[in-house]
Amino acid sequence: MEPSNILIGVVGKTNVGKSTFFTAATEAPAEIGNRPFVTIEPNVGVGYVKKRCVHVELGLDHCDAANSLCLEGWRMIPVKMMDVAGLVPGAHQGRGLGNRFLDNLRRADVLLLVVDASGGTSPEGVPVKPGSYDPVEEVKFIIEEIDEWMYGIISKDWKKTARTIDTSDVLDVPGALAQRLSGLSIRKSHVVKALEGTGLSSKKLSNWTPEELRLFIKAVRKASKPIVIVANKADIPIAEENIKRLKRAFPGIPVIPVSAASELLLRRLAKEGVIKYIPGDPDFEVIDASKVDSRTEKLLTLVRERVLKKYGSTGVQQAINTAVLDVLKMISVYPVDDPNKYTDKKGRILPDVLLVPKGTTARELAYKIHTDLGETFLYAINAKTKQRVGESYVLQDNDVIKIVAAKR
Ligand SMILES: Nc1nc2c(ncn2[C@@H]2O[C@H](COP(=O)(O)OP(=O)(O)O)[C@@H](O)[C@H]2O)c(=O)[nH]1
Ligand SMILES: [Mg+2]
Repeated sequence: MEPSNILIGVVGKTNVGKSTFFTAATEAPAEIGNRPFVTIEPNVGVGYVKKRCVHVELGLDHCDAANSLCLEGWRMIPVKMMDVAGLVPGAHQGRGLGNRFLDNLRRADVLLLVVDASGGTSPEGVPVKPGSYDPVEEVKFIIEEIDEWMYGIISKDWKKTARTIDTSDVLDVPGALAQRLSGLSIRKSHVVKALEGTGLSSKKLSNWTPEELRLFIKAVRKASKPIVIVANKADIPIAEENIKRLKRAFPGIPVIPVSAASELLLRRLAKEGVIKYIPGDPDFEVIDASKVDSRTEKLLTLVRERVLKKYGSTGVQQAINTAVLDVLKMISVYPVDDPNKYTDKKGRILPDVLLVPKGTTARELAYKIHTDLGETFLYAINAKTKQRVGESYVLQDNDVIKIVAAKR
């Protein structure tokens, strides 16, 4: 089974730590060789959502995770991540690496907006003394760039799009519009939300004023590419005050204090067997002191004092979890073949976990597993309660489900 189809875009200006974040997040937390975890494209990798594995809740002593990992009861569920090259002011007009790189954003479902919370990077991406720049302004400019970029794409063909939809006899205007905008990973639900939010639901598209089109595009960007602010370089003391200001300035956007460099250090030392650390943990434990030289020891002390004790974690894991679970509202479900033993056909215990949007039904899950299974769906069994549920049963977080289908 593939990593879920969610794509997380890592965006921000140059030198704020995007690549460090991306590298830390996509550094596999354990040795793994099989397919779902390989690098997909040069700037696309696999990160992980971390959740308590359902085997713990079920009182089992282990599981046989296959499409994901299970580290001491923590299920690490793969999601695709993309490192987008740095934005500079004016990128939407082609400045810097400009539109070519903004284009990468088309496919993203959620954006991790990385900023230098220490204020130590100029708008053009030049490192300066911490405290020189205001990360609040940085967030504003990046959101503006992204909004302008999307405006440029949608407004270009707007007249034609509007006329085509208005003069056709489609009843489902949001659906038709979403289809037109699907290249930007905009879905019908996003369009509906934006239309409602701007009060444009009942106005003919051709009659929208330029201001209304602008408002709509802003709203549809917000719905289709929601943002989580990664307040990076939180290890630099001056960042603390800036993080508070970011939270005040953007009350509707999650702001996560992050030290990507700390996470990278911890993951690498954990992989080398020097420390015990699972991504997102509030602390680490040295298990091979012979491999800790004085420089590493100093770094580890800094990570503990300035990051872990202060913020509870390095924030990398929390940022991914927030994006997928809180913002995109995904839940996890475990399909099984035997609802009593919680195994698949090969006898493996809880091998697979899928991320699906909250509200997904049993039948929709069947379709996600296999089109055939969706088409021949009879009923499902909730393995936790052993009860039969129908096609319209709305899946709950951490459900364990057997799909029963007719033989073809
Ligand atoms: N203090 C501190 N420096 C960091 C952190 N993350 C990245 N950096 C540094 O910031 C600089 C730019 O990092 P990079 O990941 O290349 O940024 P990008 O241009 O946004 O991809 C490098 O010198 C990193 O070592 C962090 O969490 N804390
Ligand atoms: Mg980079």
